[in-house]
Parts: sequence; C-alpha cells; structure tokens
Amino acid sequence: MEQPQAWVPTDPRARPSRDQVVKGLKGVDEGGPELVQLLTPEGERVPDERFDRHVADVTVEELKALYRDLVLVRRADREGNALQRQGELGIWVPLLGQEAAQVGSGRALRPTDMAFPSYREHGVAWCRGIDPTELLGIFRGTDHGGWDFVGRRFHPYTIVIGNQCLNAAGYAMGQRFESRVGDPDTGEATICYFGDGATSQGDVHEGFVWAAAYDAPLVFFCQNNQWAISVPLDRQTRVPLYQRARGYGFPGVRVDGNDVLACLAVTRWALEECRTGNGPVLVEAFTYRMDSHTTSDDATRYRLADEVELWKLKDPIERVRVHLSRRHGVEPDFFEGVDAEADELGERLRAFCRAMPQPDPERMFSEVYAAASPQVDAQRAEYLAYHASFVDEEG
Ligand SMILES: Cc1ncc(C[n+]2csc(CCOP(=O)(O)OP(=O)(O)O)c2C)c(N)n1
Ligand SMILES: [Mg+2]
Repeated sequence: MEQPQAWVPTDPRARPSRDQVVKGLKGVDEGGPELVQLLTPEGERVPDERFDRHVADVTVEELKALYRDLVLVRRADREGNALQRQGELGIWVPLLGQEAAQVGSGRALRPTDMAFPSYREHGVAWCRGIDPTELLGIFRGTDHGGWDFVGRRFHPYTIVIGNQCLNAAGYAMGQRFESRVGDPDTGEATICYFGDGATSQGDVHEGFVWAAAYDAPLVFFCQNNQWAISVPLDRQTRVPLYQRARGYGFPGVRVDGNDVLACLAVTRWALEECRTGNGPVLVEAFTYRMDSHTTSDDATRYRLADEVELWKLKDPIERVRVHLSRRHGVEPDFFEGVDAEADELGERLRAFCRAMPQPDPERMFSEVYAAASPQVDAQRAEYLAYHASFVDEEG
C-alpha cells in the first residue's frame, strides 16, 4: 500500500488529510520516559537533542526577562495570599512553586493563540498582559471575571474541575473548522491548563477524545503539582500522566515543570505541532504545589514537611538566578532591580485592593441573561429589599 506523504502546509487555508495527520502523528515520539530538562536545579544548562532547537534563539536578555517574570509573578501571588490573611480577599489560590510551568508555557504563546486556565494560572494571566490587580475582583467577591476574555485571549477562570478542557476542545475545533490551522507562521493554537486531579474527571477524557477525533490544535497542559487538595497523585493514576496521551492517539511529553526554559521549549514545540495541523498534544509539567491548595486549606494536615523541603531544592526561580550569575556573569544589581520592582508591585497591589469600591448590589443580576428573566427579576427585587433593610437600620 502506498504510504501517505507527510503534510507540508503551504496554503493557510489548507487542511491535512486524515492519512497525513496520522503520518504526522507517527513521526512524533512519546517524549521518552525521562523528564525533559534544560536547566538543572543547580542552574546548569544540559543539552537536549530534541528540544534545544526550540530555545536556541533565547538570548541572555530574554532569560533575564523570564527571571523577572518569575519573580514578579511570585510576588503577586504572595501578596494575594497575604491580602486574604488580612481579610481583604475572601480566598486566594496560590501558585507558589508553579511559576516556571506557567511562565514558560505562557511565554510560548503568540497573541493570536487562545488560553483556557483553571483557577491557579495567575502566571499565565501575567504573560497574557493581564495586570495582577485585574485578578483581585474574583477573589474579593466583587467581580465574576475581571478582564477582557476575548481581547486578551484568556478565558475566565474555571472552578469546575476539568470543565475548561471541553471549552478548549470546542474552541480549538473551531480553529480547525475555520482553517486557522496549517501555516507555521500564521496558524493558531489553543492551550488548556488543568491539574493532575482533573485528569480523573470525565470532562478531561471527553476533551481528549473530541480534540483527537477532530485533530484540534490544542495543547493540553497538565500541571502535575502532585496533589489534588489532599489527594496524592497515586490516587489518580497508575501510569505517568503524559503516557495517557498514547491511548487517545496523540503525543505526550513530560517536562520539568520547575524549569522555565524546558517549559518554554516543550510548549513551543507542542504549539508548533498544533499550528501545523498535528495536534492535539499533551504536556505534563512535573512540578509541586509548595503552598496549601487555597487559603481555606491547611496542607500540614495531610502531607509531610520533608516532601516540601525536598521540592524547595528544585525551586524554579533559584536555578535561573544561579544560571544567570554563574554562566552569564549577570551582576547583583540586576537581581536587586527586579526585587525593587517586586516591592513596588506588592505595594501597588495592596493599595489597589484596599481601595476597591463595593460593587453596586444590582450588578450581580444585570449580566446573567441577555434578555429579561422573571426569575432573575424576582431574585433581584428580593435581594435589593434585603440590602435596603440594612441601610434603613444604619440610617
Ligand atoms: C467538578 C468538581 N469537583 C470537585 C471540585 C472541588 N475541587 C476543587 S479543586 C479540586 C482539586 C483539583 O486538583 P488538581 O486538578 O490537581 O488541580 P490543583 O488544584 O492541584 O491545581 C477539587 C476536587 C470542583 N471544583 N469541581
Ligand atoms: Mg494538582
């Protein structure tokens, strides 16, 4: 039987045949059993035959920019946590430890790509140009979203575990149907973030199936932070998560999620696969949730301190700092400058949060449906009367 030719996209409106897609898939291996790592925890750059080419153009200035991202994202996260502790936010979802997975993958995206986060992706939001102040409304309970989802190409946070995989699969199928896939320069892709625990949800399975069946340009980006609240990874799977992709017929790669350079390289590769019509792809970023699940959780009740201590040695920021200073002679004043910028960001976030106005009590009802709804109208009237009763008492 004649072998199909691998698909080489020429026309941006072109679509590969099924045979060409299958041929392409077979040309992509599983990523191997090993973790893809380019920067060791000690800050040494290690070669990687397969992925080096995806970061060959990264200059020292760009590495410094990634370092700055990591530090500022961590500071914004720590401020969010502190603001909750001071009663300024109802809840905060910390990303501590996952900065590299989020910044590496977030910086691999192009402006035209679409991202679907879960609820912990403050670092990806940062890379999409969303100011950390824009995240505060959801956690203070004054807003349902907070940013321009379409303009920033960053979907609202999704609390229902795994649900965004269906939204993302549908969106990526649309990119495929509208022939916005195929050209490596102009092709679009979608990335979907979810956790290790989410992989046990039906929605994620269904998202995998739909994306595979329609060759959707979708990077499933699983941040395996080893815990789903108090449930450890071994309650979710018998096999490494990246290997699950094989069962759906697309490639899976496990990357060191604490290595920003490796996350950038692997995500660039995965997005390129998708852009050129060879999606979907699963990336498992192997990382660790250094803090509790949320500020409502106490991780010391179910995990041992030495596990956390071990992961501290793999810190995502420290390895970049060591690499920059030892290998590239970056001077201390650069690091001090970034710290000063982080202090300013912290101050700005605190001041913004304390000054946030109370939303109009009517607002939570005004954008539920496009057309009037008698049920919502009744709820609005009841709530406004309840609200007014407090004003009367005070007055
Ligand atoms: C459908 C659904 N079930 C249960 C929950 C409660 N819940 C919130 S977070 C969470 C754990 C998710 O763990 P994981 O997918 O690993 O993501 P992580 O929080 O570690 O980033 C659960 C069970 C929920 N929000 N939605
Ligand atoms: Mg998890």
